[in-house]
Amino acid sequence: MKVVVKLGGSLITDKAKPFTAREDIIRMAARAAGKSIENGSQILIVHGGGSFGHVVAKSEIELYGELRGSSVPPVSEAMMELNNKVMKYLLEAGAMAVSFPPHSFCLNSCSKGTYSCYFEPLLRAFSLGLTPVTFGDILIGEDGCRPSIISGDDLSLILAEKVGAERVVFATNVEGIYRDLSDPLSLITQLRLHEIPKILSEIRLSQTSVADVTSGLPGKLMKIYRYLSSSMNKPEVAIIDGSRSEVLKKALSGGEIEGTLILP
Ligand code: IP8
Repeated sequence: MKVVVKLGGSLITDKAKPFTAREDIIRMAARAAGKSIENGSQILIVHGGGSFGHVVAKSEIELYGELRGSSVPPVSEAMMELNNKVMKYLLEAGAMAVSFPPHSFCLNSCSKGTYSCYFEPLLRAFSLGLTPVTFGDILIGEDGCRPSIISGDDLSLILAEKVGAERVVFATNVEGIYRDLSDPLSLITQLRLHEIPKILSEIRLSQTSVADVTSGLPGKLMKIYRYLSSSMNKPEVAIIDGSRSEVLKKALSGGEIEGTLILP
């Protein structure tokens, strides 16, 4: 099975402590990826920024009011530091992992209102049976265009279409999508893509903060809906608790999903 997995920043770092990776979790996730590759899965790995990229990007914005050209070195360096750790554990786990830092092959394109990326080497690596690893990153802007952040969520969904993935796994630090965050029994175990707008309005109603709607899991759901609705290839999407080794291994090996499964 072709699987794109996004290792969330909240899963692999301690968001409360700048520059703190949760190395035990990264090691476990790398082993799960290694096992599922042994079991025949073809995996493409994306990771988030957590307390590395986000912390530096935020401090740049606080200092200058925006991201500027001079923000690219510190933000990309922070992401490379986290990526090095992910790579170390993947290689240790026996995966033939190759790193593809987006700041070196994508531009922020204001004219197109999107990113312009040269994905060919990454896609070639995937088709050769290697395990490409990429991540949310800062991108240099095209002419007349400031740098911007590309999130690992966007990259996961863009790449899922490009490689014809059958499954996208969002490995997070929560069990899945809850209808009501305060009710542990309200976990949504399965839904259809077309049900997302309705679910989102219910989640909105059950939460007081508007900010929750544009970020976190509701934000992720919105992206999943937007990308997959316009995509020819419609993979199933799983949102799982990536800190549970067995849950992650099953998800990456094409097994049963424990969490929220979104079917096309
Ligand atoms: O954590 C953001 O990636 P994400 C990366 O996947 C940076 O949203 C540099 C903040």
